Amino acid sequence: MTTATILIADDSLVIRAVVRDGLENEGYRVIEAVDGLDALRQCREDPPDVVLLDVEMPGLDGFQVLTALKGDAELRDIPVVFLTGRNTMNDVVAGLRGGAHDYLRKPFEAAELLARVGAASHIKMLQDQLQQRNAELERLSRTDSLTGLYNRRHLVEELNRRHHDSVRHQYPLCVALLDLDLFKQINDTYGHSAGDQVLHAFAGHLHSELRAGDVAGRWGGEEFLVILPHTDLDGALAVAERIRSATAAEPVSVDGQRITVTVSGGCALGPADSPEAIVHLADVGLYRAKSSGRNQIAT
Ligand code: GH3
Ligand code: MG
Ligand code: MG
Ligand code: MG
Ligand code: MG
Repeated sequence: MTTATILIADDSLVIRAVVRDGLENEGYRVIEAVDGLDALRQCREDPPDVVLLDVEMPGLDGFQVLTALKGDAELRDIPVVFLTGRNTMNDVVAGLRGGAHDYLRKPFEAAELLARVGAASHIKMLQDQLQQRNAELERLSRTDSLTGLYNRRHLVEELNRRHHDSVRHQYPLCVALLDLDLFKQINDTYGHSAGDQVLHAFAGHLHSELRAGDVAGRWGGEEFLVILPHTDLDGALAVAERIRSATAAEPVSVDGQRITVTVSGGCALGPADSPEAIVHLADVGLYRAKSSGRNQIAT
């Protein structure tokens, strides 16, 4: 488990020193802020896991710091524990209603402070774990597990987004639809698992031939879609041709056998009436490439 970082924001040097001592003895990493503005600055630079917050400080007071933290999407999940001499029930209620995780009044008991900081940092750890899991699930939901490329669901989303954008800002948008040639034969000859490895190897070519703004994914089966924003038809044909020739030039090694693979492709230029219309146009090109003998790119 990683060490939690606690930011102590207090204008009193003595309080900072005492609290730092106690927290460091418990194994926390401690950073200090001398006033409200300093606290915000440090939260932005090096977001802590818990903020221990004084109320009365020069410049921004603790309530204002809390408001600023809660208004910042990057910082609003950091638990704030007030540690303050402001000890009326109104203060406590205002702090908690303002979004503080906890409220401790000075003078404080060291053991209680440690227990409450422990609870706050535990909450933060659970939140972080949840966030990581969500990010991982989100990633999985748009990934094709065999190739590691985007899946069709994500391609459709990207296509809609890019199409909308290209209409609005009037720039060219191309798509290339690429389909491995006679892939059924590869499966029949070498086995389905060898076929899977060929698909994986082809994904590698897509990866290495594309630029940063391009989006490539598995459209289905042995069919791949590449979205090329800000690219005219000649540009798209050139990209598809590079992928085609790289694929034909490098047989895939599977269990000591070298499997020659070729790919055919269709390219189309948008913005068309709809994202589906561009893909349809690319499919027409693909059909033409297939019927002209495969291992070629057409429009
Ligand atoms: P064409 O050149 O006309 O595209 O011929 P083809 O054989 O590639 O096309 P067809 O559509 O007849 O066959 C595609 C094959 O791809 C059939 C299917 O079993 C295989 N396939 C689809 N998905 C996968 C997969 O995930 N793994 C493997 N190994 N094979 C797959
Ligand atoms: Mg103070
Ligand atoms: Mg087919
Ligand atoms: Mg095929
Ligand atoms: Mg196919």
